[in-house]
Amino acid sequence: MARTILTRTVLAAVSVASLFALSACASDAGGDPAGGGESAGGGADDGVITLGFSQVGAESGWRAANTKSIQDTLTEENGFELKFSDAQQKQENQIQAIRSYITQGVDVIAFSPVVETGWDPVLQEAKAAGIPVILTDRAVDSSDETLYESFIGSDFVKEGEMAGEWVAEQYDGEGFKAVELQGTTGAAPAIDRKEGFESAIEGTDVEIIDSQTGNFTRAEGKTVMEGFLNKHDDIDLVFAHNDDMGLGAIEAIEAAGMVPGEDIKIVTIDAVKDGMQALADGKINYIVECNPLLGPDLAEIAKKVIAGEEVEKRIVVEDQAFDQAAAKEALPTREY
Ligand code: GYE
Repeated sequence: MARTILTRTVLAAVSVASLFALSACASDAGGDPAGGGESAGGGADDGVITLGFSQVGAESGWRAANTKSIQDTLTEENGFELKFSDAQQKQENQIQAIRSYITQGVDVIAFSPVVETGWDPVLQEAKAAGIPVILTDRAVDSSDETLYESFIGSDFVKEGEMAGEWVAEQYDGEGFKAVELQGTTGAAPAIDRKEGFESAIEGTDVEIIDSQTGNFTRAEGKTVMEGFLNKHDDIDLVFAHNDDMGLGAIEAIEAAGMVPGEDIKIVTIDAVKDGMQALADGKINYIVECNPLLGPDLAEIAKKVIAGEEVEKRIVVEDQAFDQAAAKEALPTREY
């Protein structure tokens, strides 16, 4: 069952408070400077939850905020020993990290799968070792739902739809030619955002004339946009699957002597600070949010799983969207 962001925020606050309470006993009992405290897989006998987290990489502002949220929440004071690894956007690195967490006998494994497919064997190994797995941010494409306890993250199809609906509302009837900067090939947010956007513009005269991956990075977003600009002289709009690629596109558009946000409209997803600033400055026209602050929910779910409590299989993080006025209003208090 899906919860809204409001419920989520309240729960997150409660959860952090109770974690602090827990930490009062846990840190005394732990006192384990060698960073050992590793019980048999799936245990946490010593009151400290050892959690192995395999992060996708450091490809974007969103990812940096997500990593910070996880590292700031899964702390010793909150009753966790966090083992963190960065897979540099490579599935084989993530599989290796997960295998290493299994060998170390961590209590819980959490990860954000870089691509959707190919996880069953390593997840089966975790299951056989009795170590529960929690997915954050991105989903896996597996027919066996028993391979993970819970998936915490946004609805990426809906994000794509929200972006497409705004484009349809603003520009239908003007024969707009759009180009698309896709996220990492095979990644859930790239597949789903594309699908959502396409379905929302269906039946309008907005046409996607080119589409390529920019791997969710600013540098590749810029290079791919340069290629689009060389190839087409009639681009009206860029739909970028994240802010960073949109920011790269801005650089390419400016270098080509055009005005981003005016000559070529830009719609992105994430709503991280740099993106929101560009929106406030009129260089981006619309941003759909993707909330990266998943640490509190992950901590709460991990604690419940270790306590043997039932957890929701899917926790949907609700996202909003911003136009220029909304971005100006939100920026001063924006957390990420
Ligand atoms: O939108 C992008 C990041 O998986 C939702 O990954 C995440 C995406 C996010 O690189 O900026």
